[in-house]
Amino acid sequence: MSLHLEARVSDPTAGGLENLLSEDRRFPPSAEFAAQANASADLYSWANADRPAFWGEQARELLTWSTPFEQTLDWSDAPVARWFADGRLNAAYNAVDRHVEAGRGDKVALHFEGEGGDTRTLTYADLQREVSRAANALTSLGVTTGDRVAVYLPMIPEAVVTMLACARIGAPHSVVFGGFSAEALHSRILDAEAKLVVTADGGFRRGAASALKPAVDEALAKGAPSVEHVLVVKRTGQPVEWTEGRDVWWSDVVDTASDEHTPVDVEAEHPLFILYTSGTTGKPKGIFHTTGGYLAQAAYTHLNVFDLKAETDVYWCTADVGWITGHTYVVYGPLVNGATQVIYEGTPDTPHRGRWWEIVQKYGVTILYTAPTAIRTCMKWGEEIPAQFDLSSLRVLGSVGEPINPEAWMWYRRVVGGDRAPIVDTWWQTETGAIMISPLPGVTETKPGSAQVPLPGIAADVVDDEAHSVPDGSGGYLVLTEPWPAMLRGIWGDRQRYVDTYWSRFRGLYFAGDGAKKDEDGDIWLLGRVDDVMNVSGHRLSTTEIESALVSHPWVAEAAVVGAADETTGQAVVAFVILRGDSEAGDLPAQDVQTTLRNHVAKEIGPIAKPRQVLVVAELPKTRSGKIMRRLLRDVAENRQVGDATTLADSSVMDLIAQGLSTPA
Ligand code: 6R9
Repeated sequence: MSLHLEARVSDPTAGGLENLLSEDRRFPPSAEFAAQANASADLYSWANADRPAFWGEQARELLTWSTPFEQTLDWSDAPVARWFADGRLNAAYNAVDRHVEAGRGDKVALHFEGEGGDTRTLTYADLQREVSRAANALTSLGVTTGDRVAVYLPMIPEAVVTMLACARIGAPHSVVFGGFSAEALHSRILDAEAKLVVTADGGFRRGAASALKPAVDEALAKGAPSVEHVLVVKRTGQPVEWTEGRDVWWSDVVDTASDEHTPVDVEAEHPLFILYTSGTTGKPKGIFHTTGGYLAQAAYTHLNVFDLKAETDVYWCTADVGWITGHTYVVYGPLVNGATQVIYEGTPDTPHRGRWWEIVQKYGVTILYTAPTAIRTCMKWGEEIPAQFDLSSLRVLGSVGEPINPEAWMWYRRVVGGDRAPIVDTWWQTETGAIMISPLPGVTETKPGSAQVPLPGIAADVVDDEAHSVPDGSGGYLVLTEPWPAMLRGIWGDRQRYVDTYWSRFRGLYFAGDGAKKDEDGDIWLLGRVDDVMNVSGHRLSTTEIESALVSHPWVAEAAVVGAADETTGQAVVAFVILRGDSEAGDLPAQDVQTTLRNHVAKEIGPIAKPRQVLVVAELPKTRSGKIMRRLLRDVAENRQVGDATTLADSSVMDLIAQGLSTPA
């Protein structure tokens, strides 16, 4: 076993995190890949020489401006940045029209695959017509530049079309996950004072029609004075309640609208969208992004991190448009770069567990961007499933959303990437807008489990409690030390909360909320949210390290670790594991499985990290974006009533876990 983990004991007040995770496997880029790569090592020195000028070059090169900018960064109102502020542009024009004008109208923009197997192909010319119709329809419904539009749709082409139609008229969109409750939708509509809600009768998930419109009706029944209309896409054909005068069918107003529309030029700093993300407490934060800087970094990162060749690649990001990855790497990045991409409505196991690989084979997907949780789920299902499909088209693999365990990384590389495709582990946040820390394919020698290096143009560091940069080999808190183009411009309507949340922990530094360490080479390893860091007998332990240790055991497919209150040790480690379907553990007594896994962690990390309990479960509670909701597991581990589970992708999971635990292990 080449994965070696060690936990160093530290005084929690003295020097930040000191959990070390040393992983000695290395994957240098192949000569063939490097020879054709978009990125080169020169980018780092170029960007370091003059960061704002570097970004100015990217913004000029990758975007089309109706009024070119002279200014690059204006940081005089810190911590609110202004980038390219005297320039003007339109995001939808950049994502669609300019490709048509350049003679690429017949190029496929979207290969849509419905869960039930229905498909639609939209070229850039089709997209231009659709987005123009939708922009005209929005205008006819009274939406004008600056008005907010709430979008509550499944992963269907209309979601992309709606977002671009909003951008086309300069109306910031606020996309709310289709999996969120009426309550969550209501609070987001109120906070943004949305004038219009765009939704569908429903979408297809797990082989069934899942209704969306009732949640909108329920949200609006709670009172939402700003909303004038609800625009409804017919997707499933299920019956819907109808409020005359308020509700309108997409087919009545969009399909009949003119397919010609002139995009509205906006200032670079005009808000492009609001996206709500849950804070640790209280109401969700409306993170808002503006147009020019966001688009520049979206395009630059999409081009270089995924090595996109717009003419030949078929790109697929599996994220839902309801989270930031769907905004930046389904809608804006790929379309601004003129890529051909796949979007898929459903779940990876409908109607069978090979569905994703079938899609890769069918469309010849060359670049795949997904989340560690999905990779671990596929590991759980067994590698014989992807083995049934031709995945040889894949040439770049991306990971996002949480730290990827080295074992999952290795599986991804070997089983999905044929030991050939480079993996880019991309660290970023809703707040950062675009990728910040990632290897560059063809340039960086990769390390399983590490996001490694800030991209050219990005400045990050790991600091201790006193904001001092830690030496290589030590841990601490991840911070961003220089403004970047796609950074959030604030929390909608609450500047003070923006300052308090991100800029007050360390003076002058953006605090991301993640623990991290620098290895001996200075490469960055993410250790999970700092609120996921446990303190056991005064020793700081990272949930990620213990999860990695568990997943490195051949029996374990997926693991989630929480710190549960403990009388003697302060906190104790409680692990929830999903066993691999094909492992022999299924035939052993639960007690033996527990003991083996507890000892395994003790051996990998040290006795201090040995879980008090290892609970075998069938599922883990996850948000729609795939993040494990450790808060709920902590409730289980501490024998409390389980708290608010409304943001779970599948709310029955907690019942399953509770049932499983009531049968004694
Ligand atoms: C893009 C996205 C942000 C948080 C972030 C961190 C975690 C994301 C990661 C990662 C380790 C990676 N995270 N990517 N941790 N390695 N490659 O996920 O945005 O939903 O706002 O979450 O996700 O904890 O702070 P968002």
